[in-house]
Amino acid sequence: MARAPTSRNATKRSPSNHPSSTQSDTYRGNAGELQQQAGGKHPVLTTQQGIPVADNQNSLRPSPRGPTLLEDFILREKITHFDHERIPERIVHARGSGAHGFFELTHSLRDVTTARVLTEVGVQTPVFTRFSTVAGGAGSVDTPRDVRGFAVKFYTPEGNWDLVGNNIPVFFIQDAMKFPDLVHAVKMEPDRGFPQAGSAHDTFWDFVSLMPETLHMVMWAMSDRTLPRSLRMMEGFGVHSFRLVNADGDSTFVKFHWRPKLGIQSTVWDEALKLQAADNDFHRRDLFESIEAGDFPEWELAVQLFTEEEAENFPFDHLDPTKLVPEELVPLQVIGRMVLNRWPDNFFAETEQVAFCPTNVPPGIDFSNDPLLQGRLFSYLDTQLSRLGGPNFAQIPINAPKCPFHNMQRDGQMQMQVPKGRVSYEPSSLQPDTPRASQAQGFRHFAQVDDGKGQGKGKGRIRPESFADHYSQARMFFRSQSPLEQSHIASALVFELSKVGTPHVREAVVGHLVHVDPALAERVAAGLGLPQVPAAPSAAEPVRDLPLSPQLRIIDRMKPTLQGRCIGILVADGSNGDTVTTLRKALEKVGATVKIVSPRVGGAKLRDGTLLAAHGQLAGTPSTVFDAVVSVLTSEMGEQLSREAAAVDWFRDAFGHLKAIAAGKGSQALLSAAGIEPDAGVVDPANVQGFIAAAQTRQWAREPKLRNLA
Ligand code: HDD
Repeated sequence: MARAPTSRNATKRSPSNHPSSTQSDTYRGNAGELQQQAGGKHPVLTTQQGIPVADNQNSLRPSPRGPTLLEDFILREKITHFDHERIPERIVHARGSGAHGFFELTHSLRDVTTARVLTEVGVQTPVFTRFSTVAGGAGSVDTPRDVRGFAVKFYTPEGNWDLVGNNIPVFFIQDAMKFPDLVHAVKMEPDRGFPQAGSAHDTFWDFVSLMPETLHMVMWAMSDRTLPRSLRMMEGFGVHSFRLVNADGDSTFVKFHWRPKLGIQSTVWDEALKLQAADNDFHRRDLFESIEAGDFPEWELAVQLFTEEEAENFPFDHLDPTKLVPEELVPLQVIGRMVLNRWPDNFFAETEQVAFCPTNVPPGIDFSNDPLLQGRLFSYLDTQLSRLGGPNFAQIPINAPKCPFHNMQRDGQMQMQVPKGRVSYEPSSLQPDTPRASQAQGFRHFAQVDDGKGQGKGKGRIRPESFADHYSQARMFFRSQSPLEQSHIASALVFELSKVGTPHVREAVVGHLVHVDPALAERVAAGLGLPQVPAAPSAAEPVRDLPLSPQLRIIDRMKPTLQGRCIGILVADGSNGDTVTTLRKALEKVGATVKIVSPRVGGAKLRDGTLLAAHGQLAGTPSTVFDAVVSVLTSEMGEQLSREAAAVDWFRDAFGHLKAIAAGKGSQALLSAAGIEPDAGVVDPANVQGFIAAAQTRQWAREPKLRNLA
């Protein structure tokens, strides 16, 4: 007979860590609405079948020290469910963070599309947006050098529209046929199982060296774009050309762009590396905290529209996803905004189970023949079948359309619907309310006439000749960058290739760089210690000097604002509370978030005797997590902290990561210990406006003095 723990145990320990099953809970009502009479508000714990559970601590045994009985259906159900809690993580983009919000159209595209989400100004369409890294597993960190996914599910009145993009407007490869190879090359190497979440290893660069079409995106991947400061400060791109189709059936090509309200901003490489240690969840936490604070992340949606005829005159083929359409060639038109204003209630149910498919497009939005997009149209639905376990994943609440949907698809695993009636086919005459296709409202594919360019060649595994130029836009991107950004790219290439153990791979990549920019190749070769710049491979097409596109830079487009930025103030016992309060108020007034850091999380006893609670303990809250820092310390505390590595690093890193520092006399010992020679970005805490001005940007002039960039 099963017995509860002895009353000796139950009285010795608190019920929460060794509870007794002798609690005299009684129940009333049916299982769905069980109420505990003793204890009040908690609903009664039940099994999945609704059977009330009396003891959630002890499995069923024949005697106190006997084996567990198979009869214990409660234990078996609990453990079995637990054993099956995980689903396969995404093959790519496994690590992600999502949020709910809305899209509001501000400018109608009625002339070019029938899609209501793009024609009805002022209407708010619910969205769910998931940001991700690409290479790392679901439990990897937020801040490796990596492309970021930017996937938006619009729940439109005409069905779901999934715009599944990245924070880079081009892709590594031209044909979906190469996607599994690309992903196998970048993910951890199959024999050793590392590295996690990074491209700095032999197989990725081996692939690059043999696939010159990757070069343009490689330039982007090595730029600061892959080190976003925040998901809220990233641009997003639909990448491919899509089509918009109007009521007359006319098609216009479109490229989609998301532009962050807070402006685009990145971290510096050393900062990104240290963030991986400081906070694995840096981006997820930042998104969560901003939404919780009501400081909702926002993006503009902009489009580039162009006709087939205009595209004919572009100096590249827009169907090639390794090419972008420069803004200088086709300007962006802002048509709406997206606001993310609600964190998911449950990570698994929503962020993990959300299933994006580029095939999800409402009538009026259509595909182009981009061969990468064409392959994606197959892959996503297919992957969801194994990830979510069957054909009914669209019924999971996060994936279900918010408009009515009816069809004859039936049954299958995890069917949640209970269709009524005897008719599950079409046409039928037995049931008048069964769904029928509608010529007027239904999705109609754009009636594209083959362009004839392949005529005479017939069916084949063909790559268009217009896709042959792999280097000209890579050159355009590199040369459009500011000198400092060019140095960052060169340094990133040196860093990554230095992690490649196979010399011929390193050399082959540098050979390709000669086509991108000979000076870049020289810098990287020097950084790698190569005796000479390797010869460039033959190029299928002569490399052209395209007009530069300054819009592709980041540094000089950083928005001079403290909105969305976070300032850390270091205090310790004896700090001047008035100085802290003045600074804090001024910073919050201009939109910054302020966090107090102190040697003890309980806080610091200020000069006036009051206790100032801290958001973080110094050792666990390095300056990497802030955009600028302040320290308000007595000389005595400054001296004391200058002997503590965490405090010295706090300043050394803030300075090294080009952040503004407000530090008074009391912090001088720390500044010296950190080897800081004050510059224009180091001000006195009394100079509040001076600090605000310095904190709105990074101290770029400092960088060449601090590190030898390639
Ligand atoms: Fe992909 C996921 C973006 C090419 C196959 N992709 C995935 C996600 C994003 C992208 C943001 C994560 C969505 C989420 O948050 O759940 N993928 C892109 C972009 C591409 C691209 C911008 C090129 C322009 N992808 C691409 C190709 C293929 C795939 C060519 C296959 C032929 N992608 C997948 C996938 C994933 C995926 C294997 C993994 C998990 C998932 O779909 O749902 O099917």
